[in-house]
Amino acid sequence: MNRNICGNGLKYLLAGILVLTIGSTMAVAHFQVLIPTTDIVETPAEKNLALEILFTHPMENGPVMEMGSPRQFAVLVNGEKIDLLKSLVAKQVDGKAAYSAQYEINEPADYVFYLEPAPYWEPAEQKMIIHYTKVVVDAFGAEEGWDAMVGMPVEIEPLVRPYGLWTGNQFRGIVKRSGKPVPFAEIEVEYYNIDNEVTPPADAFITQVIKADASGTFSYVMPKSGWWCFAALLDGDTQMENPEGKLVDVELGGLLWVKCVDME
Ligand SMILES: [Cu+2]
Repeated sequence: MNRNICGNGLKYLLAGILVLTIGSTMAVAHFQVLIPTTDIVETPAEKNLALEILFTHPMENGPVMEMGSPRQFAVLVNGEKIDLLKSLVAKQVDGKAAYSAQYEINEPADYVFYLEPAPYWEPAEQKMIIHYTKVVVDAFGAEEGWDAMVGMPVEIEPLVRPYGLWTGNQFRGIVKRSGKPVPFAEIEVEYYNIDNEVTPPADAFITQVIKADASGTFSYVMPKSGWWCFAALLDGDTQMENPEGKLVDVELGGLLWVKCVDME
């Protein structure tokens, strides 16, 4: 049900009221998507990456939410940040603004792609949402640089190399805010159910919710092949103006996408 309160349409108002009336307090699990065609480039045939960028509810495979113009889109490679904002191509997904980008990889290295989307106003939560999102692509066997930190306000530091993962591997990371670990941070985890293969038996299965330990470290075992997202969600320190000019709270997310492959 919670997906119905996103999307701002009046037609969702009734569903929204129903959800509130029955006392549902589930997190509204929006996730910024940043997914490349592959997370491992081994051959020249794979070197032209396409990245898909949209704002959605991955496990429910929608509805898609409108994106404003991203504030940052770049790649961190060998310690250097390369601005890729100009490579963004606007497109529509289910009638909502989304983006794609192409990037040609020529050097062996690990490429940390990252995105700062425009703040998103979520009336259902009375919050502005900013999901700082990253994904790592390994090229030509470099396998170095995957733990390089971009320096986003909220960011997951991977303790497990975030590519070449088998289904059933355990992922571990540290939630960091301004570079410092966040004890007991909350992390939402979702599977990108892109082919609608998975039917959650109850709403509680849609978003997995875990907490970091006292050192800000979390772990999660991924039970299925495909893309998974870890979203560390923190309250912003300062308020921000919503589209009506009212000061409201801000949710800051540090997201990381990883892909699992079945062992066969
Ligand atoms: Cu939503």
